[in-house]
Amino acid sequence: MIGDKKVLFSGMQATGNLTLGNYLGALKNWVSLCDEYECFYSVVDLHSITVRQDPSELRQRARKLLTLYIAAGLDPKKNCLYYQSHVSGHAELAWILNCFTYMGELNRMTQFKDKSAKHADNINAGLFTYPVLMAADILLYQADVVPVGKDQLQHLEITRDIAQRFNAIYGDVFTIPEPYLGKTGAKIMSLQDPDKKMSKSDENANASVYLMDDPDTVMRKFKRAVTDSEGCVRYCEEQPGIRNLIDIYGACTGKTPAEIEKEFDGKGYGDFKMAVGESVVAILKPLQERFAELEKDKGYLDGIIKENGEKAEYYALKTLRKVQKKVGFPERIR
Ligand code: ATP
Ligand code: LTN
Repeated sequence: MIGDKKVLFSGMQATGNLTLGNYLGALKNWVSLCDEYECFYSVVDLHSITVRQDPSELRQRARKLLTLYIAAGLDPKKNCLYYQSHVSGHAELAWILNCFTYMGELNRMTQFKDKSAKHADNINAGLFTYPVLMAADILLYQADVVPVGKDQLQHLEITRDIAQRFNAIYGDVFTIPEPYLGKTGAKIMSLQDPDKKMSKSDENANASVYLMDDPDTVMRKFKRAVTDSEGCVRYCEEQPGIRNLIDIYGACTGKTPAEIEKEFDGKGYGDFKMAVGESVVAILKPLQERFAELEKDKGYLDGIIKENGEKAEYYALKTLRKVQKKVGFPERIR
């Protein structure tokens, strides 16, 4: 708890450009959570180097992601938005937790298996212990809740196991976090293969709408979106492409699937795709404008990075010092 609020922690990697899926499925829903929770949202750049990165590109992407957090509506006065690499406690706690994590547990992680297959030439120890760093992120802030996608639930489970193991030895040190299952947005699917989720690492640029796509590009991608030969706008399992477009249109306009079916009753896919494209352009426009303004204001952003980094560090150190004492490190004189 911080004050009378429970703590929420989440993070995103600055790899690839954020998609409409990241926005509708995560970012957009994060905005209102600060009323109920004390929120920490990190740009997890330590995690990013588990795969090879170009240094200047990583730096630029990380800054862009932090700027996007704000452009998407996360108020930096109410949410702690910061770089993971600016708070050394993440790496320090990760080391300690490494000593409380078993190789066998890490061997079972499906993301490790997937990523090592994908990066067979660079299966480094960091990739293997990635979940321990993630556990450190969460436990460092004594987070009660963690909004994550389904693919990250296994990492949250190991975080809980590590925390419980540590607590069993040293007493009540860590809060045991729960996945945040509150109001989550729809899962947005690829525009080219509606059985696959829209993902920032998709190689086919037409499959994903990026938050920085200009209106023409957005419209073109929706025009080319894969549908079916049914010819009617209906929200059903048999029409995954149309179903996905209905989800997107609904998330952008607040309309329900039933209202959307009615609106496009008797109309063709062409009209429907245009409407979906326009609704996406309409939500991306203010976001992009705000992003452009923020990017110009270097001083403002730097101020936020400094202030929020210090705030994160304050809470991180509270936990870290407690943990260091528990495991038996000598007391600090200074
Ligand atoms: P990558 O392709 O690099 O794995 P990603 O686009 O799948 O990335 P993540 O970085 O794994 O995204 O996830 C960031 C957040 O965005 C998570 O909370 C995740 O649940 C959410 N998210 C990602 N893709 C979608 C999607 N298609 N629909 C809804 N939410 C999504
Ligand atoms: N592994 C996550 C990003 C991430 C995270 C976290 C999410 C790193 N640390 C702590 C929640 C809490 C991902 O790839 N989506």
